[in-house]
This record gives sequence, C-alpha cells and structure tokens, in this order.
Amino acid sequence: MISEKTLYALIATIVLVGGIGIGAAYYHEVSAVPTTQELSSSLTMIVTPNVWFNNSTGTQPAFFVVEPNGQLASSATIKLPAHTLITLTIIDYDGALAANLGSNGTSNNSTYAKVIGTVGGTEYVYNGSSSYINATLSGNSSNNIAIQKGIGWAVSSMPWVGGASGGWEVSHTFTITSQSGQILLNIPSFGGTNPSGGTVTVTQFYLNTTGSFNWQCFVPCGSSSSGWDGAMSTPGWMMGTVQVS
Ligand SMILES: [Cu+2]
Repeated sequence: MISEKTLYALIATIVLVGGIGIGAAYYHEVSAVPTTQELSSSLTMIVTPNVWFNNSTGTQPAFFVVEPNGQLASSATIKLPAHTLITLTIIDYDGALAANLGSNGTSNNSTYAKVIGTVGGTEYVYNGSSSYINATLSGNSSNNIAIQKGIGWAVSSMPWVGGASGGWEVSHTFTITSQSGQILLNIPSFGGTNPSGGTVTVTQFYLNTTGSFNWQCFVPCGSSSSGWDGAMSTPGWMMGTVQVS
C-alpha cells in the first residue's frame, strides 16, 4: 500500500510534469509566432552615395534597408504588408541636381519629381536649410528639425532650378511600379543643392494590391553614359522587388 506521503509526492510530480508540459506547449506556441510574423508597417531606408560596386565601375549609390531590429539589410527584396498604413523614412546622404528624370538617360519626365501614391499626396522633408527652402520653394512649414510628422517641410513635388543648365531637385527616387508599369508610389528624395547636405524624408502610404512589384530609382544615377547601368540595373542598389502580402 502506498503511504500518504508517497501519494502526495506522486501527485506533486504529476502536477509538476503536467505543468511543464503545458508550459512547453504554451512556450512553443508563443515562440512560434515570429515565423508567421506580421510584416512591419514601417520601412526605413538609407541612401549612401559612394558604395564600392566593382573594380571597373568603382563606386555607386545604393539604397539600404534598416530592418525593425536595427540591422542593415539589402534593398533587393522589400516585404511590406497590404492594406496597412506604412511609414517610409528615407535618410539620404547623397545630393546633386538631376538633369534627367525618367526611364532612360535623356528623358526629362517631370512625373518623377512629383510625390505620388502617398497619404495627402505629400512627403515631409527634414534637414533642409530654411533660408534655402524659402528662397526657392513654397509650402515650407519647417521651423525646427524635430522628426515629427507634420512639422517637416510638406512637399508634393520637387522643382527644376538653375535654368537650362540646371536640374531637378531630386537626388534619387524610390518608385514602386506595377507589372504594367503604372506608378504606385513615387518618392523623390530631395538632394538638389541643399547646402546642409542630405535630407530625411518621411511619408505614409498604403499598398492595396498584393503581389510582387518592382522598385526603381528614376534618376539615372548609375554608370555608363546613360546612367542606367551599374546601380540602376542591379537589385539591392537602385532597384529591386517589393513583395506585398
Ligand atoms: Cu538613384
């Protein structure tokens, strides 16, 4: 016959082991969550002007993605959630006037100077010099460098400056197009002749169609005489894929 003491010890063991079992099952369920992780509703990208490309081309500009965990990643494939308000931040260390905008080295398509597909049709630019902005652009609402949506400089398109020998105030664009070439999103990054060098752009948008799309910069900033080789035609540099799910 089992003594009372042994019985209690047995019950305690059963409860303990059962508890560990339930705990393990629960832990497994919780720890399984990241594999079906929700896609982040914020996308932060960095543009750097002088990244080593190869020995013959030298350096090229590139977009990088800053992942939610803070790690720097390639921009070759960017995953974004559908039907979700996405906040995009582009930290651009580059800057120059773009003499050409569009799908080849000689096109001058003002479409790519416009902000397309965002909430309110605007983007917010930070770090521009207020004196410079006031001298050349209207709609400046920037009175400090606080990174707070709505306090930046609200922009719906970038101008051409400098007359015939000038160019667009666009350093690079982050443009998402459909398979048929329709522009779903066009974010011109303000480079221009900004004397403070480099800008931060913040904007918000929705992607309401799932699937695989192309992203491309439409400032011919790559190599060769057209500017469309090198970075412009290499995934993870100035183009890539956006997967929306
Ligand atoms: Cu570019």
